[in-house]
Amino acid sequence: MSSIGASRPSFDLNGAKIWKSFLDRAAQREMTEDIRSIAKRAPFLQPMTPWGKPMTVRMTSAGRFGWVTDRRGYRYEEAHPKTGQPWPEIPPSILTVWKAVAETPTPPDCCLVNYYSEKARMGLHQDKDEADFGFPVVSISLGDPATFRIGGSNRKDPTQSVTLESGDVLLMGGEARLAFHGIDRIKFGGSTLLPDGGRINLTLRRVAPAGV
Ligand code: MD6
Ligand code: FE
Repeated sequence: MSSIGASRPSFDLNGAKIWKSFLDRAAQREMTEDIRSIAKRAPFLQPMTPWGKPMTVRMTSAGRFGWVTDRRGYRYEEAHPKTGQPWPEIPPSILTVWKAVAETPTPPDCCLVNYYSEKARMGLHQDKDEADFGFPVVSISLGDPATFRIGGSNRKDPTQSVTLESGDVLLMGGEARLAFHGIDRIKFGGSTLLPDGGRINLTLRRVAPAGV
């Protein structure tokens, strides 16, 4: 049996709540299998920024909406850009985490899946393409450890860093919902969860307003 952690976070970092080891190893393995199934139907893409620079992470999505970026800009789409098919459903193993920590009866309608190989990183950004910032963003880390940096809602606000490890859950809500954040680097090979190494980050979001 896999199990998930307590409802009280381990600590707070610039307003983000962090649950260390929220998922035990069995829950991490189950989720990794579910992500494999998602990627079979909705293959990972190499996203291109609107200014024409390829991103270093690979991305796919589950749920009604997938987050995509290309020369036309950042947006949510209801179909995979290459297959033209709707995104796979968000698996119950992942929905369970939202239900445990998000403090809302409204389900997420997007699970963005990011894969980091050895040199991948994610620059400081805000998540602000969603309709209602009253809903949090919930993030799940799997595989290699990563240095996560978070500041305030202005790009120049001071930042703090923390190592996110496999099974950790992070929630950005309330005042921290629009905080700038990013991934400086991963410690490649620092976990044995993924056979080829690297890190998977899932972010659960509510893109459409409640009830839509
Ligand atoms: C990552 N996370 O952990 C990138 N966004 O790889 C995010 O961009 C993120 O962790 C919104 C809320 C929580 C996050
Ligand atoms: Fe983000």
